[in-house]
Amino acid sequence: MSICKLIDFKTLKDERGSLIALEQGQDIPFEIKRFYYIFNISKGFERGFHAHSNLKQMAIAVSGKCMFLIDNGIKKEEMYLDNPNKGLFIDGLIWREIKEFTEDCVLVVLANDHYKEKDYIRDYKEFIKKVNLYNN
Ligand code: T46
Repeated sequence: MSICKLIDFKTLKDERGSLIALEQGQDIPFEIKRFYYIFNISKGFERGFHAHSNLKQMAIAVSGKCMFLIDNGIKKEEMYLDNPNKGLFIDGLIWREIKEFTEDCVLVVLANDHYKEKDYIRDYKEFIKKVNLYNN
């Protein structure tokens, strides 16, 4: 079983182009309190390198591509976001590193809570400690 679910969104296509509509409670399994986007990523830079104590997020590369290295403290997986119809649902104590951004990447993230720096675990050793506490 994967650490995080990769969700396929329905694309509504016609001769004018494509449209994807996401609805809370249907495509997004949480209440959306925040929406942010990451773009103009400088060449070769990586982001993330943290976990959250209590946050649900859905990440979508609406343009370009990037790779999420996700880690639950026991195993690691690489998940590629390379199509606007794919959403990576990150729930629970998951370390994430975001890499391999293409120049045109626009990463949209929906979250179930407001920004709270206190919720971030930015130290990997601290993350592992929390995972061990949680599993014992
Ligand atoms: C995540 C990945 C996918 C705010 O003020 N409000 C916000 O909502 C966010 C997300 C960030 N910030 C501030 C905090 C930092 O001073 O923006 C600055 C950059 O944030 P950070 O270094 O956390 O960015 P990333 O790209 O490493 O991580 C972000 C999210 O923070 C994180 O929750 O899962 O994107």
